[in-house]
Amino acid sequence: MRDAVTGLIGSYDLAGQYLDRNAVDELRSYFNTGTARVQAAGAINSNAAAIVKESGRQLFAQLPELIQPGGNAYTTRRYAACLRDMDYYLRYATYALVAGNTDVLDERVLNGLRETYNSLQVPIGPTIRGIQIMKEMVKEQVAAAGIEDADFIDQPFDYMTRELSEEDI
Ligand SMILES: CCC1=C(C)/C(=C/C2=NC(=C\c3[nH]c(/C=C4\NC(=O)[C@H](C)[C@H]4CC)c(C)c3CCC(=O)O)/C(CCC(=O)O)=C2C)NC1=O
Repeated sequence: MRDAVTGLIGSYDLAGQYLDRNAVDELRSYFNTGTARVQAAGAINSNAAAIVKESGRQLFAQLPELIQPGGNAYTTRRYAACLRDMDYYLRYATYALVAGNTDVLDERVLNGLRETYNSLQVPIGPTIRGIQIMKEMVKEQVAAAGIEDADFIDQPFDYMTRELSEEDI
C-alpha cells in the first residue's frame, strides 16, 4: 500500500533518478494539503453513519426500482449489504484521502469487485451513482467544517467511479 510519498519515491527509484522539479512540486502540493486532508478525514469520521444513511436514502429516492421486488437491493438483507458497501467506499475513500494516493483502493476495494458484482447482478451504474452522491455530501460536510481548498476530496470517489465503470455497464 502506497501513499503520495512512497509512491513517488518508488517510481523515481525504479528510474534511478533524483527527485526533480516535478517530484518536488508534487511533494509540496501533498504536504501543503496535508492538514486539510487530515481535517477532512476527521469531518468524515464524525459524520460517517449519517453520510452513508442519507446517501442511501437519496439513491433509493432517485432509483426506487432498486428496492422494489426484483431490484438488487430488495429484501432487508440486500438493502443492508448495499449500505454496507457504501460504508466501505466511504471508509476507504478516507484512507486514500489521507494517503494522497489511490493504491489502497486498488488493493482493498476494487480488486475483483466488478467480477463479484457481475456474478451477484449488483448493478454498477447505480453503485456509481451512490458513490457520487456520497462525494457531494462529503464536500458539503467538509465545507461546513470550514476546511478550504478541499478539491482533493474528488479524487478517490472519482477514481472508484472510473475504475468501476471501465467495462460491463
Ligand atoms: C472492503 C471491500 C469490499 C467490498 C467493496 C465488498 C463488496 C461486496 N458487495 C457484495 C454484495 C452486495 N452488494 C450490494 C450492493 C448494492 N446493490 C444495489 O442494488 C445497489 C446499487 C448497491 C449499493 C449501493 C448488494 C445488494 C449485495 C448483496 C447481493 C446478493 O447477495 O444478492 C459482496 C458479496 C458478498 C457479500 O454479500 O458480502 C461483496 C464482496 N466486499 C468487500 O469486502
